[in-house]
Amino acid sequence: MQTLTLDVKGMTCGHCKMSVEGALNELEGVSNVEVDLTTGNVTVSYDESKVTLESLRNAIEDQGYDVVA
Ligand code: 9UX
Repeated sequence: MQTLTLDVKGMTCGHCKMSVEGALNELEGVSNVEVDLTTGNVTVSYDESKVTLESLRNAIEDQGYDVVA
């Protein structure tokens, strides 16, 4: 299990939070997602044999937000 924190730009409201959490939770292998709207931090716990960093980035970007790091 791997846990990392991504810096995401553009999330400002509770719907943004739910969109990002929902998109990440849909990925097979993601076990926990926490979005902190005040910092833009998205902390994701996942099985690295099933999920790549690229797929996490893509899922967030598909919702319309920018992943900075
Ligand atoms: Mo409302 Mo959050 O437009 O983008 S869903 S601020």
